[in-house]
Amino acid sequence: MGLTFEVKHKNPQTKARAGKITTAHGEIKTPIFMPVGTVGTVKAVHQRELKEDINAEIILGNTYHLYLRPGTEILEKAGGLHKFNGWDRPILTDSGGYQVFSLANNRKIKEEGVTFRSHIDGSKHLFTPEKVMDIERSIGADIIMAFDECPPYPSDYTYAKNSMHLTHRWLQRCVDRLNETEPLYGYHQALFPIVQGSTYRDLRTQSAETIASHNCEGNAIGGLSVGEPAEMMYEHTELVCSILPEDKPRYLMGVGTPANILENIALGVDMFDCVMPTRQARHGMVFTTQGIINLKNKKWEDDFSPLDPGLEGYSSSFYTKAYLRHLFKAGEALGGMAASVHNLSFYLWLVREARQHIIDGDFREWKNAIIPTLMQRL
Ligand code: PRF
Repeated sequence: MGLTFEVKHKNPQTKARAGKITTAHGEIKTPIFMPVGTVGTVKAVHQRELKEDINAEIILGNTYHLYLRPGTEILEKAGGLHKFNGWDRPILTDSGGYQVFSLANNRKIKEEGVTFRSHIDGSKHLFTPEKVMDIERSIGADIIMAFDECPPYPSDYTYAKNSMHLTHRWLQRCVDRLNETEPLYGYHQALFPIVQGSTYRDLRTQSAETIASHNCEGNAIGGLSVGEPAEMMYEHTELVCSILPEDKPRYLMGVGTPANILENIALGVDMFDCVMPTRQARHGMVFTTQGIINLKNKKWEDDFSPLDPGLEGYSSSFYTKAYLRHLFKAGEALGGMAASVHNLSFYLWLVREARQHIIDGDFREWKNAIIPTLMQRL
């Protein structure tokens, strides 16, 4: 059976919706935040914590990284990523269309695909849409992203336009390849195509229309949160969401801060991923229901209150600010681990709260009241 999406509630004052995605590995309540597990592990976080403490409903993997290490041969021998890492809930894989541009060296973009050198050992590789679909088959995620080009910000109009058309031609090749092949592990994989078009309204409109016309099981918005002002991101999310079909999930790739997530939910986005909560956690920065804390700050040295009194999870309520500051100062691994679990618990709490307020009908008021608190630096 394919992926299904049901919109359960709509917020009358905004475009926010609460829904449910069903995949072969279970259900996802939307809006959702997906922890990033680039190489098949959410960095510094144990699977048991991901499930029981954070209650993650879906995690992300990266085609680019998993192809370079451990490679498709091992993944196929394992029986796919779910079997390899033991995660039995849904997984989404990004296509490498972003990582190749942000991480790899010496990349050259051609009609056929992208040649690049590995950031690990300098070896040379070619990603084509067909190759990326084959790798995503080997990984075996429930949701697989089309191969796209994410142009930098700013890009001039001609570059953005040519790049968008290339992404559209690559999408057709992704679709064709998937039609010629079968999933390797006996369950369905849903392709999500990606809207591009940089910061040009006419290109975004054209791209959203083209993407929508493919009638895939869900759609993504790429090329945003790449350095443009937040207001510009919102402008383009709003435009693209007004064109993408209402009855399919919408995924905004690589976003963002707590405020970015709430504002984009209000514009009709259902799915988010970002390295921010885990990356910042490893640097001692935590998001709490009271605001943002830099644990390295001397201010927390003798603050024996829980990391986040507003959350019930173990890492948020058991550890004190002073103890975590000590762990970071001493360079102990547990600091980054506890902060990562906490930040992800916070992000999952945020989207669950958003969902509840959409259901209760007061989402807009709640969002506007809470954003200044969540974004203040304590
Ligand atoms: N394309 C892909 N992955 C992405 C992006 C994109 O544009 C972004 C942009 N924010 C993050 N991750 N394939």
